[in-house]
Amino acid sequence: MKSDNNTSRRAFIKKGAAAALSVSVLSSFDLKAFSNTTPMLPELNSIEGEFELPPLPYDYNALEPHIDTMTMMIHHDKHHATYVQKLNEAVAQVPGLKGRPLEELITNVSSLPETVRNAVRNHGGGHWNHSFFWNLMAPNATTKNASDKLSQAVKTGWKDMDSFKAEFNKAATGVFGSGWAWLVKDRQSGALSIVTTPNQDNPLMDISGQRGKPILGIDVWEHAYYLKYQNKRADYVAAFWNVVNWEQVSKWYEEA
Ligand code: MN3
Repeated sequence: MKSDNNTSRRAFIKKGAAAALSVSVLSSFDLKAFSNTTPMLPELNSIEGEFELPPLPYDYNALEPHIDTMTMMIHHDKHHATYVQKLNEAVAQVPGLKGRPLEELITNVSSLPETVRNAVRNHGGGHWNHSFFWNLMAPNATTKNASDKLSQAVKTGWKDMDSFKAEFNKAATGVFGSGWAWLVKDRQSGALSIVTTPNQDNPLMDISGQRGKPILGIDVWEHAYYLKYQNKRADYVAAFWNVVNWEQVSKWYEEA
């Protein structure tokens, strides 16, 4: 009799604790910061709760000779795939996270439960950043000029396109260790700025020192260039301009 009571009391406490945990997770996970903006990469949303590795929008050899085939294969099929897999492992650990759109998760990093915060920051950031990166590049022949609106914004910030590129190159080569350099749009004013982030952070994240909408970015982790350029990051950054998809970058600039 006594033992039955204890068992049911324990079961009740356990159930109550689980319910309290799930309520506190949900109520602390406030997504309002992102709710009024259009997702930049809506195709990344999970399918039945699982994020999937998107295919490259072109062949592995499409960016030759500027970015080599082997680098593209390893970068997409291994590095990017691993970010997706580890992101799925992280969101599966917390009730209420699974099925959330990727941009909601990374925009609200600081509200995420502590147990998965760093994993979502690193691997969710990695998934978003690489998907963005593949889409902002295109083979030589299809690369267009920046739109009039974007060109005007660049001129307002840096006098001309060459001055902007020089400053972006300086920022990208100056990132210490692994990280990214970005061209970021202020969503209110439309003004542009160059931002760098460590690791897989990006300017969408609420933990980022300088926030805004990234419209261009370059991965300066060694895995992005070492096979072809070895220690010569500046050569890789210079070659990157040959494969920038200005049509897509301009579209991101002009959208809200
Ligand atoms: Mn990378």
